[in-house]
Amino acid sequence: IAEDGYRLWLRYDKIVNSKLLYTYLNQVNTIYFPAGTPVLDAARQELLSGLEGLLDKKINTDNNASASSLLIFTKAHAPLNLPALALKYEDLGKEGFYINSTKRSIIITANTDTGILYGVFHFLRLLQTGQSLEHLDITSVPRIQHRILNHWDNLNRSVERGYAGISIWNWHTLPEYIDQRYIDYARANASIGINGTVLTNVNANALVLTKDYLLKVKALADVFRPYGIKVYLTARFSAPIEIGKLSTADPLNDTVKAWWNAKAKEIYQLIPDFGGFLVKANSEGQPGPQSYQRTHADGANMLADAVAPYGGIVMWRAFVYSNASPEDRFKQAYNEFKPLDGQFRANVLLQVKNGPIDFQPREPVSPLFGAMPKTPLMMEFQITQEYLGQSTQLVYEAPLFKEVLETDTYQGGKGATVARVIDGDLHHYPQTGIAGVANIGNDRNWTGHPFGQANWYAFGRLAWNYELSAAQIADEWIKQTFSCDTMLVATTQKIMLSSYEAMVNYMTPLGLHHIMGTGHHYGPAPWITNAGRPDWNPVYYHRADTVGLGFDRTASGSNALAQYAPGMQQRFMDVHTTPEAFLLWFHHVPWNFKMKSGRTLWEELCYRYNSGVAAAKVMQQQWNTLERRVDKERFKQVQMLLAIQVKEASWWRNACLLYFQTFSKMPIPRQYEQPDHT
Ligand code: GCW
Repeated sequence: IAEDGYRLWLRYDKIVNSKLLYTYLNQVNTIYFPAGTPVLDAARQELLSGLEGLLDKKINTDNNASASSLLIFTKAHAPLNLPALALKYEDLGKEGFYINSTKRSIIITANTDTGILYGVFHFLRLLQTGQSLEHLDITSVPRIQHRILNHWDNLNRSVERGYAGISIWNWHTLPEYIDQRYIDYARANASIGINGTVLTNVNANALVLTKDYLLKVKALADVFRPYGIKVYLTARFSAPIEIGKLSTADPLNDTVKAWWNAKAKEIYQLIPDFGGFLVKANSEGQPGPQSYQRTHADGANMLADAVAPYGGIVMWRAFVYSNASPEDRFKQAYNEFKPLDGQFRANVLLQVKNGPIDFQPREPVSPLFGAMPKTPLMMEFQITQEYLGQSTQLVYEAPLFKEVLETDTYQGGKGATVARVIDGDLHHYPQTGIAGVANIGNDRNWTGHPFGQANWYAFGRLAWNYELSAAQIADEWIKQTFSCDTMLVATTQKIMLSSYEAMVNYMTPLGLHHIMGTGHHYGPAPWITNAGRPDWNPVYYHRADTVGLGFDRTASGSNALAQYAPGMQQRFMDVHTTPEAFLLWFHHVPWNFKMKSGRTLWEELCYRYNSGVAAAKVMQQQWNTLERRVDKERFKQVQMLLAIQVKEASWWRNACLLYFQTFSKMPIPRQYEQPDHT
């Protein structure tokens, strides 16, 4: 059978290591797992089918706990005569779980059915990754409450910035036809702790809020519920006009408020656990409260009031900028939202992209993080690789996510990492969240590039526990997705861990940003000057001239730096001490500026572009050594894609260096064309 990648990381093939298999068979010979609720039934079914695959044997279940070696139960249904457990159920919260093994038995327990579901997936992961089941003592609790995928899927099934086919939501055949893919989607998400999904594009279509579509949404919500996943929708701000026949969408107008209240009521009647709304307002042409001289807070609060009686939330996006404003685009979101701190309802979260511009290969963190103590800020990462080579390039994003989460904002002093902002630790937010713009489509392997799956996986794992390392997540993912073969794991992990920096080097080294082809954002186009709006032009961002390169955002320039806390300003203020990875984000640097390496800026740029290309070639060579260790189909797919990647890395280097050379007027040093890259 062809391995088409459909099964993602939930492959459950028979364990090859026979010694390990034998040990597991002894440890898991009889299971006590009373179920009977939809979530527990889903968990039980997953466990049994997973074990049957991995162990190549149907495992018995028994209603007698003392006759079983694997015991799974919620707090309320703990079997009698159990030896005392070394856990405090209070510590597990609503979603956490506890796994413990003694000589006699293994237990998985939690307060809730959902906790059990997560515990079961974790247990299966232990077997899939070949870990010992002895002396287990695992307490696992998510750090962030709302862990959500954002689909930018349109109702006609096109996907904005989607590179893996069309939308997986088949609105035409819903609600009657339930594609197996919906169930497998839910399983995959539950296995990594994702507990919410926004089905529709933030560039929203109000039609999804009409009765016919809501029935389809309900059908999906019913499929996802047993997997602990809530459904959310994007709310088009002008919906009261478009589908409600009102003449205004003014958030302070009583008829408008009543319309949204009634709409919320209608939705909750169909979907009692509906999550709430995600809104892009007054951004890139989307309607919003400012069209009525109201603020973002007015708009968000109106929707928040509509869903509050049912426990719903509103995720209001902070991605706003306008070319009508003379301000550096970097500064605009902060300028608009910072003054509104404290004005939002308790069930509003402000969803902030990781960086101030737009999902660039490497961005400094948004200055909003840490700057709004009275407003829950949630993270928006982009899993789909809009500016990162889309679905032809292997770019493992966990290092990017980690870099952002670990960045110190210095708000209120040292140690105020972005992670501590969004998990609520720093400002005691009442609700916390993290969103990832999905890279999922209806391709056989879901994500187009087989390694796109790793980014979906990494997002979920980090949303649950951002302390996991990128290496650890890669290790797990490879073992579950390919195999536990030592060489394969080691080599693939090397490829993944080098891919992020390689891509940054051959696309936008040293803090260059937004120099991709305008519109599609694929491939280099630093020369473009007529993108339709000045703030979409690459030349706006790189500012190359005969003097040098980069965007001065210090006090002598746009002074965006002033939006950060003093500690952060310190980091980027001085051209001599700014980390070189961010140099051109904050400084216009002379071509012959001396870099840490001793090279000039121009030479360093040449060196970086070339080492990016060299690193892509190394990735390709490393993959080629795995031919006999990977199934034919996926080996070949990745091989073909890496050939594209190497070609495109050179394209990026050649295009950018030749273009920037027209300003630097300096030769490209021969020795950097083949840098030693081991
Ligand atoms: O990254 C840009 C994209 C748009 C997107 C927008 C946003 C959904 O180019 O396609 O629109 O950001 O995040 O709202």
